[in-house]
Amino acid sequence: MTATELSPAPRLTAGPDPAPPPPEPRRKCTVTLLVPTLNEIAGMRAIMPLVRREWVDQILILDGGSTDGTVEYAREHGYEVHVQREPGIRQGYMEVLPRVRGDVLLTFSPDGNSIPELLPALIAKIDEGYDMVIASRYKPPARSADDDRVTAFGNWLFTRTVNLLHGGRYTDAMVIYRAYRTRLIRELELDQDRWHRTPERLFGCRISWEPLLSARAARRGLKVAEIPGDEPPRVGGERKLRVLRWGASYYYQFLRDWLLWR
Ligand SMILES: Nc1nc2c(ncn2[C@@H]2O[C@H](COP(=O)(O)OP(=O)(O)O)[C@@H](O)[C@H]2O)c(=O)[nH]1
Ligand SMILES: [Mg+2]
Repeated sequence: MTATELSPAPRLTAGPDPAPPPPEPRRKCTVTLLVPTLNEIAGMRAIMPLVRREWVDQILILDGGSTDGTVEYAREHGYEVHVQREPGIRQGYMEVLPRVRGDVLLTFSPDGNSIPELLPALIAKIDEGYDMVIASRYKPPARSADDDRVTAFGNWLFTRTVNLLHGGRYTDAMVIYRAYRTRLIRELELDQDRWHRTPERLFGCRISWEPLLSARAARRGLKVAEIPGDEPPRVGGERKLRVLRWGASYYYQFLRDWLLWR
């Protein structure tokens, strides 16, 4: 047998179209996109049409009692909606948890601060097997266009604190825009009121749980990744962040965990 007989001659004439590429392999994880809202009608109108429904397995709107048409908008557009009975973001997370079907929870702010086009990259990254993937506003080349001096300094200080006290390697330990394994809520005891109650009472506010999640994921040495994600300015609505009260509460949690949480 000669070499010419072994290798097929190159095809010079037009033949049938080559076979289509195989379909994308299915994701290993199922993803619930959780969208907290409190009077975010402008953001919802601008942002939600950019979220392709096929990117995730479930979209849940968690509403904290909007009076500006946010809930009506969400229902009209066929989204699953949960209206909170009790105020506060973490209280809302707890209420909606039984409705979460995904083994990954992806929290997404529809106020313009979270870029919807990043969702597929975030999901692809967590599907590589990470416990948590953060869309960091400070991992180069990302930038925040929403920060003022106080929030920029606060986010830097808090992230440094988590890294120093809890052994993290974060550039952004605070942002809501992140995906994590739903089971971490139980495993890291974020669902236990006792870890939030005291600072909430001391500083007279209701907080969220992303900062504590960052600290505890680092303490446990979980597999965490960050991808850069710009933070564009808010689209309409009002900022709900209460800089001093939340800041004090989160700092309290970081210090107490450093002393107590194993
Ligand atoms: N369900 C619910 N959503 C809230 C609550 N407080 C704030 N949000 C929403 O959570 C998202 C992030 O909060 P945001 O005010 O943007 O914080 P900021 O970006 O730091 O100013 C926004 O879509 C808010 O409307 C609440 O008590 N319950
Ligand atoms: Mg925001």
